[in-house]
Amino acid sequence: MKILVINGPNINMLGIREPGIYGKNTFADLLVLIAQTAREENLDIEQFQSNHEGALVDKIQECYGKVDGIVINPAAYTHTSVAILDALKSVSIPAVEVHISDVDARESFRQISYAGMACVHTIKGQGLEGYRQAILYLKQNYGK
Ligand code: CA2
Repeated sequence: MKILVINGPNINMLGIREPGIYGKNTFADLLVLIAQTAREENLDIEQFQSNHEGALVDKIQECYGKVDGIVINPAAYTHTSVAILDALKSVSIPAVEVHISDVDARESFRQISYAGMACVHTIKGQGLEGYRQAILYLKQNYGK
């Protein structure tokens, strides 16, 4: 099974500021967690991070016919991007939305998720562990 993990803007800054919201772990720690999960679960997992909305849309489109599942944390674009919602819909690949923080307990503008409208499942407030849970969800429900 091939899975793409996509992270949006500023996720590469994890651990540098706001540890009270996002924890002390860094983006490098997240990449290690993803690689470890791939090894343990015998999955082919690629990761992609960009600060640019169009680059995220391009990457989702590239998945068409090549990837079996998507894990996506669109970060701030979660709450604004109809383009990412449409891209996820256009490829019709099962996608799980992840948020490190509990967005429901934060500002009201974080409680709308456009991307989530095209996702089969959402995991929020579990820290980096949420990415592992999202990968396992895809394996259990869509694995081959
Ligand atoms: O909780 C999440 O995973 C978020 O997707 C993270 C986004 C935020 O805009 C979403 O509402 C929820 C922020 C990404 C990381 O932003 C940083 C900000 C300060 C220091 C380090 C990272």
